[in-house]
Amino acid sequence: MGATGTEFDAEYGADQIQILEGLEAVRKRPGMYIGSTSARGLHHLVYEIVDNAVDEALAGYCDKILVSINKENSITVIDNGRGIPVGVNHKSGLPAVEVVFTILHAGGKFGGGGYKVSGGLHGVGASVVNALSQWLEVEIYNEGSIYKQRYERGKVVDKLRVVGECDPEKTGTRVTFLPDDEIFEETVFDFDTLKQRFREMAFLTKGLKICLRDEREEELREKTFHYEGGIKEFVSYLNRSRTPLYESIIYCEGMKDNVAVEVAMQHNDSYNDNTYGFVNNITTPEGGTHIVGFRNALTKTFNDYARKNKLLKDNEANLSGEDIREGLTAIISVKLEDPQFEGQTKQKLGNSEARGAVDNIVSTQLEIFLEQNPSVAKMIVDKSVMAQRAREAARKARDLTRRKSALEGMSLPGKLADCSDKDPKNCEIYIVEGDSAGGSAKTARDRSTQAILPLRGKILNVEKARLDKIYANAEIKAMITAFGTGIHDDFDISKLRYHKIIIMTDADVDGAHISTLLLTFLYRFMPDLIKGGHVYLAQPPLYKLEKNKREWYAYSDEELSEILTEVGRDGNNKIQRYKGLGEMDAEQLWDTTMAPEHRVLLRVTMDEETSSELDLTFTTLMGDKVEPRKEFIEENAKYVKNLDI
Ligand code: TSJ
Repeated sequence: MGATGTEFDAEYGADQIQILEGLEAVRKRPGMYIGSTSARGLHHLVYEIVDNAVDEALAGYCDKILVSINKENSITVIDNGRGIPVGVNHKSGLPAVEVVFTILHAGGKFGGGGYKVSGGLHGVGASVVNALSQWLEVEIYNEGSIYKQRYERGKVVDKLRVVGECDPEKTGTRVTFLPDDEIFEETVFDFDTLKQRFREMAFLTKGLKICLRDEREEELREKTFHYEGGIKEFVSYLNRSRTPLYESIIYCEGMKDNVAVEVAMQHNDSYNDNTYGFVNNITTPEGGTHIVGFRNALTKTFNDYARKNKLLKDNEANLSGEDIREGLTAIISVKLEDPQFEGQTKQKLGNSEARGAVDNIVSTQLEIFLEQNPSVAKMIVDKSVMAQRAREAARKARDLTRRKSALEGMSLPGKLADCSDKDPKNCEIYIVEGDSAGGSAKTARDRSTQAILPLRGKILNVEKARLDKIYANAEIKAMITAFGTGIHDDFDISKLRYHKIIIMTDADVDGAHISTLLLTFLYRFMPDLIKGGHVYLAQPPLYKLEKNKREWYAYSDEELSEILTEVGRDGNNKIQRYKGLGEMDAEQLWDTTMAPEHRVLLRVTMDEETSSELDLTFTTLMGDKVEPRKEFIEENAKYVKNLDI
């Protein structure tokens, strides 16, 4: 081991060497503890510290957390809790706070019966943050004294000592750390990423006020989240750009088998299920027992209610879970002491007691709600019955096409100009808006590897259509057959015929709208294509500048002014603004947008950790209300990341 005991006071014995080895292990393999050393891992450091303060809030001792991004890109987190205990811990002979920051997995469990619910992906402990920081300072306000300790790369610099006095009424913890640039590839914090996560945390911990401050720029940026209604307000927030089916937010809460359960839900007039699960405030994109318990309860309770109240006749089939969840926005939040995560990415809750607890609490309380709110109950059952009919029609249509394709063999759409290379790894498909641009693209392309699928007219908004209509849509059928993967239960990514799916639309508002409609379809029906990084947006240029028989292309206003500065602003400049792909001839389209050597492609990504927000990136754009759409475009351009060039 690189670290030896000799750098330390003689009183540091064998235990301390173990401590150092522990934190050295974190520095050697940071990915094992925080997932990655990219921007994502960097932001995890902040969540880890804030989680500890949230635990104090959950224990009932703290109602305010302040997070600052400081000028040099360090982070300060302050809470008004009891303060990390400063007393000496018997086992180690060290102050408890030192144990928290220097012993791996010490968590919050040191003697005092501290109950720690943070867990899952984070919950690795403050010592991991300490090990991965150039320096970290902790201050504790307790009984009129300010205690302080400093660490560098996980190592204690000084003993914990009193450095000043404070108001005896004031208690709390303040931690400041600077992520180590020897460890992280990216050390710049993103305000919006942190903002998104803290908004979610505030929704999940009702009453807690979280304030995020950015001190890096001249102008202070600040955002405070505080929701007395907790997850009820979360559901209203998620439905803010949709039209709710009824006013009330259905809410269930309780504790069973040591599992704290909170559920809030409301239907809207769309056709999608937007159910989000959280375990100890962490999203579970892959679901798990808490979600299974919720679905069981929902299906059973609604069918019982519908039968009992003759909304479903004896000869009619039961409503399926999917039918009842059509247009549902729901938050299922459970808190338990020892969450077990399963599945490939360890994001699926495995504890069986969570299934029973959620099922039991939701069944009991939902039944009472339905009895007391018959008009709401009827609206939901009516919507479910319509969903059931549409689903049945869609199934018949699908069976028919399946049978047809089995008989006739899969025939590719007539409009598709396929490429000759048959190895999907080498192949790309351009989805092009309009026949004229499609024509230019067909002429321009590299026939061996680039296929072109022109789409005509308006693309169906799958947020606003039921399954039967979606499967009947010609453009959607063309995409499904061209991709080769099938959809829903039949989806098989190994059958994907092109490893790059490139959406190419005009660089204007209509083009952006069409891109979003296409992305919405892919996100809802083939999310694995996006997760697998197969979906891209082409970037046609906005301007062409001609001067003295030379040409430049600019992809943004800034780029145009840069070029103008370079070549000189005078009367010889001829600037053309491209309004659409159709204004370029095939050669120009190739040079600017399709040639792999110079084109700009944006890869579409989704962030699983804020999946409730990601969903918004697509649905908000699709909504009827114009304002949130505009706000969305401004806020979420970052979901799309620069790739080639
Ligand atoms: F992560 C951390 F350790 F760095 C950290 C912890 C950072 C911040 C900003 C706050 C905290 C924190 C810890 N706030 N509040 C607490 N509370 C305790 O550690 C605590 C206090 C008293 C008792 C007790 O049983 O008396 C138990 C605990 C866990």
